[in-house]
Amino acid sequence: MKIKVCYHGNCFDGASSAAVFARFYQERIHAGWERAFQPMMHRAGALFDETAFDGDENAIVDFKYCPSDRLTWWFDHHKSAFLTPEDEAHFRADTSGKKFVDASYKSCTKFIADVAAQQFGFDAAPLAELIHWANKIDGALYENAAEPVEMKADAFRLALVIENTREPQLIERIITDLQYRSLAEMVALPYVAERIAPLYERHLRSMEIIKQAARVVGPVVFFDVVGHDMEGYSKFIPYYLHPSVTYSVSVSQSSFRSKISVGSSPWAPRPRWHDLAAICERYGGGGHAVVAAISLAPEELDTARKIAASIVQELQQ
Ligand SMILES: [Mn+2]
Repeated sequence: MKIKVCYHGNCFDGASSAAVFARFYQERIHAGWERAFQPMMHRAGALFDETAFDGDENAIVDFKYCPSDRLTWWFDHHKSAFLTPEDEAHFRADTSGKKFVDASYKSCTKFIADVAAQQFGFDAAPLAELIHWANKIDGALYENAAEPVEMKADAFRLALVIENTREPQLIERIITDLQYRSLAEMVALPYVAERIAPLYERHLRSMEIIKQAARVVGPVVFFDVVGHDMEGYSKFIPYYLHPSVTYSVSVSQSSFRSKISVGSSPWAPRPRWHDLAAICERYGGGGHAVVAAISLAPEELDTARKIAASIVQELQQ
């Protein structure tokens, strides 16, 4: 028998959610089931290929709902958890008691741990360090921009690997190890350690590229980094470089999407006054009030640039 876990790809909270869910499932639901993990990515068009649900049970963690009868477990904490009102109605009609959403949680990892503990008797205490860091990283609960940008804690170095590795098998290995190892042990594992150094170099280079491209417009720092390999750069770099801004807007492009990223600084002298998820939803995107994004097809770059310019204008008021 097999449990399939679909998780938010290239995201520390997504991988941590998969680890917490897998350990919970092993200890409280079905011990000894084969486990398979598959990353889910935001992209234009169809979100789910139902062939992903090839387990005897199928779970989605830290990602949008899917109105499929093959989906048996679901946990999400995103504000834009439903693609359509029909999807939300499908969820509301569910009586399985295994599908959960709560947008007040800073991380899906902590949400799963709390629900598993309260409703299924799971002991989440051995995972306290992982839950703490997933909550801190996904909720951006930092003292200042230097903490995540300078990356002194082990969790940031592991997050670098999770956010920038395009090999699902490597992430599956990380998810498997994360269930029973400390973060200090994780970053010392040779297969993890060997990937950290080049990614940290790349992080320093992306900081230099953003520094060159950034333009401050009122309360917004804008940068267009199309043409650079910037998929997965730290969203705090703009606020580390420009501590006085409230918002950042950027345009980037990779092989599978053109992306507009819209964020807000947790340390801005003038706090955020827009709901960024609401703005991005108008263009088919979504996310959280504090950070959101819009993904278009790679060839829709001109449209992406126009949308970014409109959002920079909207954020002036
Ligand atoms: Mn999350």
